[in-house]
Amino acid sequence: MVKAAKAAKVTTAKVTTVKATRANEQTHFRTCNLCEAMCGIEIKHDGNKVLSIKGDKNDPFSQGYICPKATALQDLHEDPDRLRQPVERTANGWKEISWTDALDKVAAGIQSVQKQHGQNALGIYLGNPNVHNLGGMLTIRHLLHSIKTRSRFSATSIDQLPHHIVSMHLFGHMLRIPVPDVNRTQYMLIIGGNPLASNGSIMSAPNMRQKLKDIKARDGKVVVIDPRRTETADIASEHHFIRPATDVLLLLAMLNEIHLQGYAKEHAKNNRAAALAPEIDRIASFAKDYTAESVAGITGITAVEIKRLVKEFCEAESSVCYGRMGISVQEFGLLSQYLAMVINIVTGRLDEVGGLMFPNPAVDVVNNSGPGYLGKRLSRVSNLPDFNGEYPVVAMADEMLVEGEGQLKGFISVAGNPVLSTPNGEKLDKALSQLDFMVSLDYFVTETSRHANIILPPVSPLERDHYDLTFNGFAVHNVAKYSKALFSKKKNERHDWQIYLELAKRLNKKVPLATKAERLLIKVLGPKFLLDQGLRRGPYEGMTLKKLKKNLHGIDLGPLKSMLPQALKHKDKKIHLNVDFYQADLDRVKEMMQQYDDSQILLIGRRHVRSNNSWLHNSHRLVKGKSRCTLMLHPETAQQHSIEHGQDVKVSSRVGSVVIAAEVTDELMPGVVSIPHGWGHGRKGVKQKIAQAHAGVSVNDLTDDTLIDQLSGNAAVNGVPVQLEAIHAEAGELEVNKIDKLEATELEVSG
Ligand SMILES: Nc1nc2c(c(=O)[nH]1)N[C@H]1C(S)=C(S)[C@@H](COP(=O)(O)OP(=O)(O)OC[C@H]3O[C@@H](n4cnc5c(=O)[nH]c(N)nc54)[C@H](O)[C@@H]3O)O[C@H]1N2
Ligand SMILES: Nc1nc2c(c(=O)[nH]1)N[C@H]1C(S)=C(S)[C@@H](COP(=O)(O)OP(=O)(O)OC[C@H]3O[C@@H](n4cnc5c(=O)[nH]c(N)nc54)[C@H](O)[C@@H]3O)O[C@H]1N2
Ligand code: SF4
Ligand SMILES: [Mo]
Repeated sequence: MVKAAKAAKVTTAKVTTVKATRANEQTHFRTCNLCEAMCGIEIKHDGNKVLSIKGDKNDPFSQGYICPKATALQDLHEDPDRLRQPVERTANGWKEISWTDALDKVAAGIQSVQKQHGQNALGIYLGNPNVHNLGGMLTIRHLLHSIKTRSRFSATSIDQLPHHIVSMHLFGHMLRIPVPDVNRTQYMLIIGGNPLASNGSIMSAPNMRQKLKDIKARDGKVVVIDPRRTETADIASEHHFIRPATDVLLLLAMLNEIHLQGYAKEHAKNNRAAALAPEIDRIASFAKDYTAESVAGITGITAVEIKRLVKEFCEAESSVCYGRMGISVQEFGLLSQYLAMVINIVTGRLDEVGGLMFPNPAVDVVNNSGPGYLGKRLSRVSNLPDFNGEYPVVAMADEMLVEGEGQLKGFISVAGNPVLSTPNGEKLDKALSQLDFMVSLDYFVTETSRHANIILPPVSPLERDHYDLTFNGFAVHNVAKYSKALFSKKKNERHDWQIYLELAKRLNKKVPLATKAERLLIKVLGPKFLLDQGLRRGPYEGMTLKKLKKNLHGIDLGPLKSMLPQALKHKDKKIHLNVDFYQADLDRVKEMMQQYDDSQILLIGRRHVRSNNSWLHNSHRLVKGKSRCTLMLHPETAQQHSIEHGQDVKVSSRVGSVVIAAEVTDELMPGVVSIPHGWGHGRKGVKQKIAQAHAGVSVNDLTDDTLIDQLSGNAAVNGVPVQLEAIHAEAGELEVNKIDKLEATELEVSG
């Protein structure tokens, strides 16, 4: 009760400040950079104080929509736990040190590791917020070039890696990724995506609730395939439960049915995409062994339903098959994404209005980067293929723990929290604690950065300018918007890009003249001059940074347009279906079918609209209320394991166990349980008070670093076999989670 009263006081205090200072109110427009949706926001402020954050009604892309997370930009900016100065870990705890000292020490630490153990003994992990950071995106190569290590990892391999590989193979570039034309489609099939919670992914589309409602309002249909009846499923026309990680079977059966029912032929008549794919005829037999009847038992979707889905998909005036995390981050991630793409192609939905279309962003990232490659090298310990110079993240802990030449002894984490975000986090946690030297670029002392010798904190998002280099490339409507920094950074603060350049300068003194010149320009002008160059070289005539600066709400560049064949990056301007590569993976599918054990309890993840991976849990506004880190399970599954609603359950997998409160709900398919990721802030040494008070447990202490998609090396965090055991009160195993539950109840009482 005491805690609840305190929380209420803080809120009142804030309101008072706001009222007292309204007189000098100013308005700032920008794009929220927290997720992929790129919502325009309007920030009222008085000098250095944020007064309010609202949706910008004049933003042509988001038209006033925002989600509850936008306000976290203020919370993050003001967070007393956010580091403003580098800190060094000492025997007596963290000590603030000067930037010069910190950068010198970091450079020395890196050099010492590389000198003693070789260039590749230094690992680097780039977390998700890197792609939401303009300066970082434009300059990270300077840091990468200066450390010259092959031991690179990123969040890609626990996320969208399959999308990149499919696009690289088919269209000739890993970033040439088509997105659902959700504004115009008449039929949207969503497999393993929950845009109502996530606000869309590889589909930048603010206000998906409205967009999906609009599809239904124009007599279209939204169909969701998901082991959980999600927020998205709730507003869809139709939802089907599917056993986790069996989507590959559903997609194979659908592809087969498309051919059996004659739709492929029918669509072939004026199928521009298929006409560009020399191997298209081989697709007819690709899935011939997979009938709707043969997959119904395992997937949990009846043959009749599968056939109807196919018929409706093919007969709709326009349609699109969209698969996201649920089918990417599981054992058949790459083959599933391939099949989703192939289905769009054979049904004539690629590059067509209302289908899957290629965005045309103002900065053409595709033409400014390499196409990507798979498997040039294999990871030292687990023999997993690299993609575009990055090894799968599941290989990271072993590279630190297993001795031998090339063992990682030093590590840089940049805007990432892999202890909470990657499989078998507990193992990585141990591995990080054994390193000779580690540095983190992060706002906080997190579950990961607490292992660093030095933490280098960048400026807050409100202190930097912004343009979405990545997400404009996934936008469902072409737009461009530049946001200036709202607040100027303090003298004693550094941008991520400044940290990269400072380290690069210290690490390799001998650089080509052109690089030196570029670094000097960046230093003087800021990385935005590179953005200006990109805009000028881009596809829209007269597009410059100056022009964007004049259009505070952004520029509408129109709906998605047909981009084939010019979007293709293969020299022959064809779509390369790469059938042999994908067909080979069918052996694994056959094996899975033969050995399928439908009695296993399978774990999946989930997202919540008030959370963002591991790092917005220190915002009181976002975590207040009932605990969200719960084990969801169906009443039948609960009954089978004698679990009652609210009771603590020990969940165990091959790699570990957690104790977590049960949330019994028929939202989940029987035999499936769900735990959200990004929690588990109870680890010793974390310094985020609010997050610690709402600690929860980390689902990635259950997910398994050996459970992967063999074809891509992508992690498989969905469909993890687990065991359940009801815990009776006296056992009292995991105090942290208990405290979390208690706190949640208290806050609820306070309203
Ligand atoms: N089980 C399970 N695991 C998952 C997922 C899942 O669905 N289930 N999802 C996966 C996915 S899709 C992703 S993308 C990953 C995310 O995994 P990560 O990228 O490893 O983790 P984040 O939680 O995004 O942590 C980002 C960190 O960067 C810091 N930060 C934020 N902005 C900046 C910045 O501008 N600069 C710097 N230097 N630091 C910053 C934050 O304080 C935070 O500590 O998690 C993955 N893990
Ligand atoms: N609020 C919020 N928004 C976010 C994030 C966040 O953490 N919170 N993270 C951001 C990031 S980094 C990303 S990558 C995106 C992700 O965006 P989405 O992919 O839309 O996110 P999820 O909510 O993880 O949706 C995955 C869905 O797949 C389902 N699923 C799980 N296993 C399976 C399966 O085997 N088959 C099928 N068919 N479905 C399955 C889950 O139940 C879930 O509904 O969200 C982004 N936006
Ligand atoms: S959906 Fe929310 S977090 Fe994502 S960009 Fe919009 S306001 Fe920001
Ligand atoms: Mo992600």
